[in-house]
Amino acid sequence: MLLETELRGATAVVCLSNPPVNALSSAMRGAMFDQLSELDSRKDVAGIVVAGSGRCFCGGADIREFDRPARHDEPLVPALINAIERSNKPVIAAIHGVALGGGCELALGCHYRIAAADARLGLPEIKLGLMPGAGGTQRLPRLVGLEAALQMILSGDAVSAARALDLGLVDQVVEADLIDAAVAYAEARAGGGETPRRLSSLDVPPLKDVDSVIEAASARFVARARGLIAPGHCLESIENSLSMPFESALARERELFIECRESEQSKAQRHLFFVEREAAKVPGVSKKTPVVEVRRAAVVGCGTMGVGIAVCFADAGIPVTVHDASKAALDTGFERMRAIYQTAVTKSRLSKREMEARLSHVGRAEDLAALADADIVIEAIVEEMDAKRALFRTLDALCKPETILATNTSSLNVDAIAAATKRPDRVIGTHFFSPAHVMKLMENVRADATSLETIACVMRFSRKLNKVGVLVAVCDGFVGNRMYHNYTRQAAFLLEEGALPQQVDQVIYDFGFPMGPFAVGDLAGLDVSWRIRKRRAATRPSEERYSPIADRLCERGRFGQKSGAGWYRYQPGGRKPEPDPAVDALIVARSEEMGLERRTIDEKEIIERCVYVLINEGARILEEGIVSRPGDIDVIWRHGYGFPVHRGGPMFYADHIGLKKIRDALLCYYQRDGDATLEPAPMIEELVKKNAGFYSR
Ligand code: 3H9
Repeated sequence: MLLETELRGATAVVCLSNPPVNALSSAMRGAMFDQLSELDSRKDVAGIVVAGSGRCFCGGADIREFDRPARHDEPLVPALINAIERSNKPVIAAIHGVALGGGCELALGCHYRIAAADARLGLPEIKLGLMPGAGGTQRLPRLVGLEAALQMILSGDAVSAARALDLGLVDQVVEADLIDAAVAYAEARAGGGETPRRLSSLDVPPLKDVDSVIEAASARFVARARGLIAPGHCLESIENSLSMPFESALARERELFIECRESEQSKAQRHLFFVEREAAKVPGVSKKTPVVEVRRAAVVGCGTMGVGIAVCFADAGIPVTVHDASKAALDTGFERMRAIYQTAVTKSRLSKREMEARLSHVGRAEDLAALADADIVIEAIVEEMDAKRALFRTLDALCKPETILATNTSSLNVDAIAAATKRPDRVIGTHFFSPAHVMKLMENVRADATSLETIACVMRFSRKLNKVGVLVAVCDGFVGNRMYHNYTRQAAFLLEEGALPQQVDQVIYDFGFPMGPFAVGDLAGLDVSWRIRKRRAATRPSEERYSPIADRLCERGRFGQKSGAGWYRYQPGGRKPEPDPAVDALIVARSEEMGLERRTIDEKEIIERCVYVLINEGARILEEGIVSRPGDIDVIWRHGYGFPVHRGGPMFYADHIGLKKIRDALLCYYQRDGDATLEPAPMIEELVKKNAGFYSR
């Protein structure tokens, strides 16, 4: 049953019951339309309360239906909401949990809104490459004013009940029983005999500086959107609320919404929404799997990563103790932590009080014994196997038997680290990405002996840390860095053959990445990967193509931004990369040394060599079972490496391009260059034969 309706005196309470989030599926819309029409015509009903059962009021339109052929579409969400607004009886939305997207628009179609103190309201459609398509761009500005509406719709961020009250988005926030309060509100409105407040009949509140407000929003959200269509469509539709009659603006909103919904961009963004949720589901792990609750955490190592990880715990309100052997390192780490929070305070993202509260969650310890009671210890020390094994041996002897021992290694074998302990079932990799307190990805690495309980615990607390956890198996570089390695290798080869760093970076930026590989290298520090390359030099097959240009930069002390020069040069204290003739000369000299005649390399080849090689390695990772789903790779690349959101991740992008086209291009480069990473993976060959894709295997 999609609706549960009860009569409380003369007020009908209609409760949406469509788990998990009461989405407005076509069946739900039909049921609501019929039920509300019936209640509207009943003499014994004076007012109506619309509420949600379960965890929230309503999560919006049913996103899954957007990808299905429209068969039972009527009534559309806007028609349903218009019908509710037309009711002559006061209709009150009683909001708990979230009212998002179409859910928020449903609330805006009601005449009044009452929220529980923990409620959140928002129009997040833009995050799915969509725009509010059921009156949100018209009713919200009429209710909260242009400026607040622009902010909410273009950022897609939800607001708290308290903020919603300030904005006038809700009429009341209640701590006590929500339904009781909403029924009382309905009775008072019905008793007063007043005309229900229909937002469609109001004007947008007048504002002095309309043009500059619109310009500012456009500069902030549309100009920076780099080719995404939804922000511009949202803005156009919100502007219409100022100049067009409600009905015409609503019709235009619908047209713009459909353009967004049908776009490849939104399909890619919706795909990411679902695979992100899928990634949290681990075969074999269920709600019944016993999980250790992480109440106290510890981090070993107070360097950049250790500090970032500690901040994640503090942000989540989990007490964390940070250990480092030297007091000086702890002091420096704590200064860095304070600086991170101070920046958030300066940018008004955090209050000073909140900053102190978060810092109070962090303890420091020079003695490892202080970590014995932690539920999880995350190691973030130097990337050296012997050091890590020695530490794990000590922690194993020291910590309580249930403690999970996790390593933040980005490349070392977690099986070997686990083997240093007597609790390999409680050892796992938790690979955070730098800066750890910002990047959303956690690659959780299961070793051979890692138990399902340990996996379940770490996947669950990834979410508590507000991260997207993806489970991967052990292999060199795990998923992300293994693929990234091939991507940067191809980028370096392109330099040897005729390109320059600024050219490759520009093409990759235009493709949609936040930065190209060389700018990223300079930001991360070229010495980090140099150290890894030196360690691997002894085992690198002699016949494998290897570009030494990055090593040569490091030999000259060019470590990237931190040393004022890397692939680019930087003004003192500056972060803006400037092409450097000295680097160009180094690259040209390398081409000469190889006897290569430099050639013009076009955009197509740069994309194909860099991005198709990612896809190829992704296919090998799937073949080897390092992850079980292509979506896991897409999530890793979206949240760990900034793969353009509107392309949906490398594997989704591959299906969009067509695997045959990708296979043919790879084969062509492989036959020309002979580099093994360009040889089409057997899985790609097989899928091409079947005329299938990664998502239609
Ligand atoms: C829209 O409304 C357009 C309108 O303007 C115009 C229409 C004409 N549909 O995130 P969770 C599923 S566009 C279908 O893990 P949480 C989700 O896939 C929509 N399914 O839980 C998952 O399924 P499963 C605008 C949905 O408690 C399960 O619910 N709305 C939808 O952490 C639990 O999800 C949005 O953009 C949906 N709308 O967070 C809101 N929403 O269990 C998108 C969720 O099978 N949703 N599911 O994996 C969210 O932000 C979060 O899911 C929410 C709950 C905050 C609601």
